[in-house]
Amino acid sequence: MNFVDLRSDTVTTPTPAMREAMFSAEVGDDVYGEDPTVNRLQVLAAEKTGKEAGLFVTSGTMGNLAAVLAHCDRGDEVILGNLAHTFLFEAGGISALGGVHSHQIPNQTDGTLALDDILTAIRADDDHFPVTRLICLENTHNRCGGVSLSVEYTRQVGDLARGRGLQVHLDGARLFNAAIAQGVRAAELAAPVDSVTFCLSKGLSAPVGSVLCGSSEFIRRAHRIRKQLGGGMRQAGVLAAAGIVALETMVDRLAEDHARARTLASRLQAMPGMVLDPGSPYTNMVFVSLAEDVPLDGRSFAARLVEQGVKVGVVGARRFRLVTHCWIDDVAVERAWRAFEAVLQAA
Ligand code: TLP
Repeated sequence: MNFVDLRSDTVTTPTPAMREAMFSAEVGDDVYGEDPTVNRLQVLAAEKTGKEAGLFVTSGTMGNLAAVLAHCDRGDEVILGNLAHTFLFEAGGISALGGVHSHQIPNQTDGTLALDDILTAIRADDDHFPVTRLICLENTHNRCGGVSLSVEYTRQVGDLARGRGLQVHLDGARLFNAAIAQGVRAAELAAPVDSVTFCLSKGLSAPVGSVLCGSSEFIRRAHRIRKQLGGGMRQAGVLAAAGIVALETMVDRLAEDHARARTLASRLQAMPGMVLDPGSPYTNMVFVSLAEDVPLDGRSFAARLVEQGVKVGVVGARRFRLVTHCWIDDVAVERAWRAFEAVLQAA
C-alpha cells in the first residue's frame, strides 16, 4: 500500500535532484579534510547559521553529543529541559559517553526554560557540586508541539549565559522550520548561541546527516570528538551532496508543510472524538488526542489507521503526533483526515 506516513519528517527520502547530485559528487577522504563536497556543505551550513565553521555529522544525535562533549569535561553539568530531545531520546549519550551530568529543569509549554529556573540551576562554586558549563535549548521544540523559540528569548538566554561564563548549545534539528515560521533567518535564531546542530534528514529531505556549527576553534575540538565517536566518514561527499541540495532547494518550501499541518489540524479539530493540543500546530507537527468517549486506546486506533493507509506517531496513551513533510501533499492530507473520520465512525 502507498502509505500516508505522518510518523515523522525523518521518513522523507532523497529527491531526484539529490540523487543526481549524489551520483556525480566529487569526493575525497573527509578524515583528511579532503572531500570537496563535504567542505562545501560545511561552508554553506556555517553561512546559513552565521557561524565560523561547520562539521558534517551522521545524525542530530551525534551533533548534539559532539557539541556537549566539545563544550564540557567529564563531571561538568549541562542545564536542559525535562522535555529536551537530548534528555529524552538520545539514549543518555552525554552521560554514558561523556560523563556529563544533566540538570533538567521544566520546559514551559512554549518550549522555553524560565530564566529564573536557569539562574537557580546554576551551581555555586563549591567542591560538592558539579561545575555548570552549558545550557541547551531546542528550536523547534519537538515534545513541546514543534513550537519555535524567538530570537528575543534566545538572546535573553545567551546574555544570561555570557554573564555567568556559560556556553549555550542549540539543538536546531528543525531550525529552518523555526526560521520559516517566524519569518527570520536561521542565522538570527542562532546568533545568541555558541553552537547549533541542524538536521538535513528531516523536513529538508536529505537521506543522512546533520551539521554542527560554531566557532572555528570549537569545530576543531568537535572534529576530534567526531573521530572518537566513530563518525569520520571518509568519502562522505556522496551524502553531503544531497545536503547541499537540501539547503539550497528545500528550505523555503517548509512553509507548505506548515500550511498543510494547519489544514490537517483544523479538519481533526472539527471531529467529535478528537482533541487538538492548545496552539497546535506551530510548525509541521500536529498533536492531537482521543476524546474520553472514544472506546479505543492510542495504539489500537493507530493500528486501524494503518489499515486505512495512514501511519501516525503514538506519543501517549491516547495522543498522536502527525508530522507533515514534502511527501505529504494535499491529497495525502485529505487521505489522513478521512482515515481518522472512518476509524472514529467505526469505533
Ligand atoms: N527526532 C525524531 C525522534 O527521535 C523522536 C523525530 O522523529 O522527531 N533533536 C530533535 C529535536 C529531534 O527531533 C531529533 C530526532 C534529534 C535531535 C535527533 O536526530 P537524529 O534522529 O538524526 O539523531
